[in-house]
Parts: sequence; C-alpha cells; structure tokens
Amino acid sequence: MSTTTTTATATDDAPLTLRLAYDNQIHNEYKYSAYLPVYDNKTHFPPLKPFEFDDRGLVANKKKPNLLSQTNPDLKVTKLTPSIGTEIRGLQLSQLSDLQKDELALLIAERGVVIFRDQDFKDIGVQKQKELGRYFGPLHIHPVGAHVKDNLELHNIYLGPDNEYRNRRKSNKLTTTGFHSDVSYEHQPPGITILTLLSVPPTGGDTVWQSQTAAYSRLSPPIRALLEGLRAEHSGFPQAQNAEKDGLFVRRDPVKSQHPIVRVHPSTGQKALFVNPGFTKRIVGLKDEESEALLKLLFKHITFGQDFQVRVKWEEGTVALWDNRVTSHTAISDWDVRGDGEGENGEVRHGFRITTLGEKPRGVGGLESVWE
Ligand SMILES: O=C(O)CCC(=O)C(=O)O
Ligand SMILES: [Fe+2]
Repeated sequence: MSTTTTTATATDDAPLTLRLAYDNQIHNEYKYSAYLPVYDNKTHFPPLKPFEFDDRGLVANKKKPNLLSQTNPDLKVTKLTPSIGTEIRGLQLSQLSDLQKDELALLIAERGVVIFRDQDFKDIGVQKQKELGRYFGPLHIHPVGAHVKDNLELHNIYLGPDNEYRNRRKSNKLTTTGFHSDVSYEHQPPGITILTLLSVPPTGGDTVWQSQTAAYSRLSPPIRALLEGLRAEHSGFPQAQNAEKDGLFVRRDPVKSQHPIVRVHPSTGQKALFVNPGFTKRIVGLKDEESEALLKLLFKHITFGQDFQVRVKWEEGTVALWDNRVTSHTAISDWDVRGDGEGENGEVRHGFRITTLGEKPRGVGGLESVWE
C-alpha cells in the first residue's frame, strides 16, 4: 500500500493545517490512535535561544542509593554489555523521586543507555510524559519531523505499510541503518533522549547504541591528541533540504554548529568522540581530503565497533533513555512492513521520542562550540 496523506483543516478559530502521516483506515481500533503521526504545517518557530544548563547528574549521589536501593526486592539491574547499556526491571519511571531522577541522569551518562522494562509510561498521558523529559532539560521541537497531534515535543517514530517514509528515503542505499546523535547540529544539542514504542513488531525493529566514550578510548594516543584540538561541523541543512524536497514543512530554519570532536561530559568528566555519520560534515581547519579521510576513518570505527555496541529488542512497555553526548544510535528497520513475509497486512512499528537539550558542548582544555 502506498502512503496516504490527508489534509485536515480545523475550524476558523483554530486555523491549523494538519497533515496526517498515516492511513486512518488501518487504525480503527488502535489504542494509541491519539499518538499517530501528524505534521503541523503552519507553526513556525524562531531560532533556539542560548540557555543556562546544569546537568542533573551533577548533583547526584555517585553511589545511587536512592535509585538502586538494596531494599527494593523487585529491582533487577543488568549490565547488557561491559561498555554500554544497563537494563532495569522492577522500577517505574513514572514513580521516581527527584533524587532518583538525578541518579538516573548520572547512570545514563555512565552507561550510555538505560533500558527500563515493563513500564506504564506510555499510558500516563502526554503531560506527565513531557514532565519526565523536562526534568532533564528543555524539550526540543524537531525542525521537520512528524509529531503527536497538539504536542510538537513528542517526535513521532512511525513506520508501517501506510507510511514507509524512512525506508523510501534510503531506498538507494544498501542498508537503512545510520548512526547518529540526535540533532547534533543544534548549538546546545540534546543530552538525554527518552524513547518508547506503542506498537512493537512481532520481530525486528531493534535499536543499536554505540559507546562514543569507548570509541574515543580505543584510538591511539597521537590520534586522540590530534582530535582533541579540533572542531567538526554538524549541519541541519541536508535534513531540512530533504524535507522540503518531500513537500514537508520546515518549522525552524536549519543551523550548523562547530562542536569539539572530543567532548567532555559535564557530570562524569569522561571524554567521548562527538562526531556521527548522520550530521557531521567536515573537520574545521583541515584540507578537504584530510577531513574526508579522517571522518571516513571515524565513521567506520563507530559503525563497525560491535564490541562497544548494544542491540536492544523492544518489548511491550520498554522505555529507553540515552545520553546523546556519549553515544550514537541507529534504528534497525528490518520488520515486515509490507506483509510480504508471514505478516498478513504489513507490520507497524510506532513510538515517540522526547528529546531534552543540554549544555553548549565543551571539549578538552575548555575548547567550546562555535557557530556563525
Ligand atoms: O526508532 C528507533 O529505534 C530510533 C529512532 C531514533 O533515531 C530516535 O528516536 O532518535
Ligand atoms: Fe535518533
């Protein structure tokens, strides 16, 4: 089935145009129909303003006695790999105290990604969902993405037979995977992202995270020293141009930033490689060929370093929280979208992401991000 888009125009007192990014027919009885992807084709936002940011992990007790309390008999905390990923069962994100959330912010920074299982998060309503995000930082509104109706801060993740946008976009590529750190082109790019799925395909649709701190520490000392003095340009322009080409509305003008290639996490002090194949375009101050060769090396290092990656299978009720300053990630779009295999009507994967903005990146020796 091809993509169906419908334009719905609200009443005169709310002259908003909404473009639906799904086919109504196939979601008649869907429990999460209020979360289906739409595009507000009208609201334009000014550039993001600089803001003060203090990472919640800074005030956290490093031993995390509140979050990882020994007295909680239901708590099960499992390291998924040595370098990245921790899974938590027996704790509801929706019930965490502020002290626990501070410790969680630090745990996410240390482990890169924390996977919470059996959560009620998807059923607590958009206000509480946004509240959890806001605890960690101001919420980002994606410049071009589909969102949840009336809630632009809920970035929609949707791929089903009625919208194959993500696959179409990459149809001329050998794979749909692409490691990135969320909207890293922003001047104060995201710290923590929260992602949950509302519809999990029967198989497939995993997500992979990669440790950018491990990626950094694997490099030889001379390469590390070289990179520590350099910035790279991250650009939102190709994403905006592609959206325009597809007839989508660009709700905030694209920006570029020059971020330190080696970023220091404000709470852990750990160094991480802060480049990603999704948004990093060139290394500032190098000749073109030098920049291309070095970025090619680093992107290959990130993509193929399976010994510092974690691949997570989604379950009903799974919520993932990751720190974009120390990880990159990719969706694995391998489920049976069209129903060519055993899935009769094509399978849907649907969720939403809440993305919190962080500090202006800082590198080694106080090297700061700059932009024009
Ligand atoms: O769908 C996924 O697994 C990840 C999508 C993504 O890149 C994101 O939510 O930031
Ligand atoms: Fe992402």
